[in-house]
Order: sequence, then structure tokens, then C-alpha cells
Amino acid sequence: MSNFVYVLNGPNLNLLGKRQPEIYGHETLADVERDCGALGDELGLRVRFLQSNWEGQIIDWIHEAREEASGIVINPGAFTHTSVAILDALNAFEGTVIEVHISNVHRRESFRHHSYISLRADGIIVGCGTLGYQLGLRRIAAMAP
Ligand code: DHK
Repeated sequence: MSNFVYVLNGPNLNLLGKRQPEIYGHETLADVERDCGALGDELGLRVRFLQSNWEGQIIDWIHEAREEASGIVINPGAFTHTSVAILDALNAFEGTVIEVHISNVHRRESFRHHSYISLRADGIIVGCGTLGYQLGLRRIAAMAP
């Protein structure tokens, strides 16, 4: 079993720390990447941390992960609520999938309450801030045989 984990981020998460900090906090995506890398070293996971504003790019990375990785931590941003295509890609991935949302989407607008990704996710971490990514990595490490 590979110790490779993909951490995938969807649209607008490149602006983390700058956009709506009252909702998403002050940490930048570079901070999150650094923390995931450090935790990966501790847990014996190789972390590939990626972000794109393009749906097709995220799908291509999930296809790549299919060949290489045992787990995916994914925050698909707004694609969570719209993308059957990302759901289909994740359905073709055999490892563990953890869905992460920085904010508590259930306390926000009703269109954020539905997630296509949750139909596939093995675990869902919502409203724990950027710590959610680390919780996702810990869960994947704990599930490794
Ligand atoms: C991030 C986004 O960009 C939103 O579109 C989602 C999610 C929530 C988050 O909380 O991380 O609705």
C-alpha cells in the first residue's frame, strides 16, 4: 500500500487568509501546506498538496492519485455543491477519501448544505478551520493497514 496522499483544494482557496477571514480564518494556503507537510513527515505519509480553480484540473489530479495514492484529502470549495464530475472521479478512486470544509457549511446558506462529494467520502470534517486538513491526514494514516 502506498504512503502517498493527495491534498486537493478547489476554487478560491488560493486566496485563503485574504478572502473573508471572518469565515475562513487568517492562515494562508501556504501555511496549510507547510503544516500538512510537517504532519505527513511525522505520520510517515508523502503529501502532495495542490490547488486549482479549474474543475478539470482537479479531476486530472484525482485520476493521477488513482495510480499512486492510498488517500485523498479534498476541499473542493464551491465544486462541493455542484460537481457530479468530481464525484465520478472520486468514485473511480479506490483509497480513502476525506472531505474537508474549513467553515461550518451547515450554518451557512442552504445551497452549501448539499455536497455531491459526501456521497463518496469515507469521512467528512466540517467547521474545524484549517485544522481539518490535519485531522484528515491523521484519519488516513490511522486507516492504513
Ligand atoms: C470553501 C468554499 O470555497 C466554499 O465554496 C464552500 C468551503 C465551503 C470551506 O468551508 O472550506 O461552500
